[in-house]
Parts: sequence; C-alpha cells; structure tokens
Amino acid sequence: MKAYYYDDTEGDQRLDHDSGREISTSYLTQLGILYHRCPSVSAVDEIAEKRSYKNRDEITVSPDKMGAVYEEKVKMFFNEHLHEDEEIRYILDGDGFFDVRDPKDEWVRIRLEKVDLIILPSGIYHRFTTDSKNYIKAMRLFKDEPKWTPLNRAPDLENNPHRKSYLQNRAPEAEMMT
Ligand code: KMT
Ligand code: NI
Repeated sequence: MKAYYYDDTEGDQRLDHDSGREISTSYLTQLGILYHRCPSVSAVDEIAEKRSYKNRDEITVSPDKMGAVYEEKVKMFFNEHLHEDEEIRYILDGDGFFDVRDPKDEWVRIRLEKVDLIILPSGIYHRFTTDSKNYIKAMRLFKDEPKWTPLNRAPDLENNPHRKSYLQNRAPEAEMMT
C-alpha cells in the first residue's frame, strides 16, 4: 500500500498520477479509512468476524475476464460515488488504485496490491481504477446481501444521512493537515 496526493494532470486514469506528496496511514485513519496487511486469508476472516461480515465473493477486473466490456467497466468504477455501507476489499492478486476525497476535496490515491485490505467508510466519496497492467483480483466482503449501489456525486447527496454521518465522524484534525 502506498498513499499520495493525485497529481490531477491529464492522462489515462490508470497511470500512477503520483504528485510526490506522500500520505501516512495515520492520515488515512483520520479520514476514516482502515488499512490492514493480511498475509493470509485467516487474517481477513478475523476482521470479517469482528465486523459481522458473513459473505464474500471474488471479482477479477481484467480484459481477459471481462472481454469487450472491460474498458467500459473501468470507466464506470472511476465515476466519483459513495455507498451507504462500508466498502471492504481484499486484494488477492494484481493491483489497483482507490482514490478518496480529502476534506479539501483533493484526491488521495491509495495504491493497493496483493495482501492489502482496505475498509472505506460509508459516505466517503471515492472511485476505483486498475493500473496500467490492467489486472486486479479482489475479494469483496459484505454483511448480508451485496449492497454496493454507487450513488454518484451530486449536491443533493450532502443531505444523505450516511454522508452527513461520515462528515460528522471524520477526525477534525484531518482538516488541519495537508
Ligand atoms: C468497486 O466497488 O469499485 C469495485 O468493486 C472495483 C473492483 S474491486 C478492486
Ligand atoms: Ni465504491
């Protein structure tokens, strides 16, 4: 895992876009994002157990697996959105980027690779992309039913209870940093 500010330059979303401004894991925590390195699935099982995540599936995002719709899917994952539930992803193979908004509305890019597990809180604006290798395999954890309806960014969403609760619970220090 490596986190840094996105450089906001033109160019394919799958390029690194590394501004060189690095971000610590503790800053991610202030944004409400939890990161764990899980060398084995038993470490994932423990986290799942603690948070009552009973179910899981696996997704492979690659042209090989998805065929012609791959490019379309990758663009779709990159639309800025939030969910009314946590988004937990455990990377089984390959790598990819989760971008999340900081309090100044700048993009923070989180590079994930095999054995990385991330928990995005509900209500945080984010997006996902594969990198230039175009391959990631991830485990998706969910409580009862998969509930990943993306709510695309819109002014109205500031009234969404999950959005409000995220903004209220985010560490106040997060706004002072950067
Ligand atoms: C998501 O919610 O954006 C995804 O599931 C993307 C693939 S998981 C690495
Ligand atoms: Ni999402």
